[in-house]
Amino acid sequence: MQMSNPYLTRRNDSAAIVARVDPVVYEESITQGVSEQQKQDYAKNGFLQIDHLFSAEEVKYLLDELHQMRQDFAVQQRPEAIIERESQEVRSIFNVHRLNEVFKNLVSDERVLNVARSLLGSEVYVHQSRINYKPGLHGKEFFWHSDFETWHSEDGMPRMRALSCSILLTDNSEHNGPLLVIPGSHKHYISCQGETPDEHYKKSLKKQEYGVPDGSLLEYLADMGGIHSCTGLAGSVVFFDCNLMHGSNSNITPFSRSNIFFVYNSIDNQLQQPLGGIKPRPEFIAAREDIDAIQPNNLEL
Ligand code: 6CS
Ligand code: FE
Repeated sequence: MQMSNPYLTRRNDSAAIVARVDPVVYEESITQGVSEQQKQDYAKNGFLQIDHLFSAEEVKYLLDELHQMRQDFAVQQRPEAIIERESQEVRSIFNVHRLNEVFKNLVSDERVLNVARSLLGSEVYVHQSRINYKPGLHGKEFFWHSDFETWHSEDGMPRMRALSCSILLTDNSEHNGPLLVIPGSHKHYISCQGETPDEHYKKSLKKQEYGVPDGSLLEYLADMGGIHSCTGLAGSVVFFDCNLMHGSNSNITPFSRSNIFFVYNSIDNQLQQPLGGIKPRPEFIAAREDIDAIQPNNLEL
């Protein structure tokens, strides 16, 4: 008998908090990508920050590529480019690991890939990649959410066996909208109210209004775990669990907060049908085709 779905959400107008039933760190570790202490910290907090993973030269090389993509008018016209409503600046570009050779290599860089393979305890593939530019003066916020709540309901991701790898390509200070997380929140699943509108991604990637946690449940999690800001110098990397409650403030400083995100999903956790019979989201947001385990490389960037 098929086990009932423990992660139902957006079914009616009631919000709820349920316990996570999946492991955080999967024991069948297939490579030594992290230390035992790092595994324990990640299991407890739901995130792991590794500073100075990429050199200043590598960061400059990647940042040039980032700016090149943003200037590329052809890219700006593609559906993968999400434009800020007010400023009309590029907010994000999705699917960069398939659009760009440099970022295609970067996803298989053993310094990040082996952390994902180790924590997820399996071979992995990229569910989604994106650059969030969060430009100076006009970069808008990303309200609190659990990525898994979206990926489960809108993409049909079965279980919590995925993580995001955020590579900081500009300094993320207290002031320019660093990633905010609620440590420990990954152990609780917030089932959200409301019903997913058709083609929700056309709005949610600019400003998410569904799959947003109920304020009192958000307060409950924050009272329990506090709020931590993942500040760090460019070249640092933050790995965070798919169900960690996170968000980030808008950026009114003149200094961009540009990070590249790779979402590694276990090869054993590939997408099924979304909840509620909605249409699956496009391939550039949620990979369903040509799924292969990524093999690590130690190529010179
Ligand atoms: O809908 C998504 O997949 C995206 N939305 C957010 C706010 N974070 C994860 C992901 O980029
Ligand atoms: Fe997110």
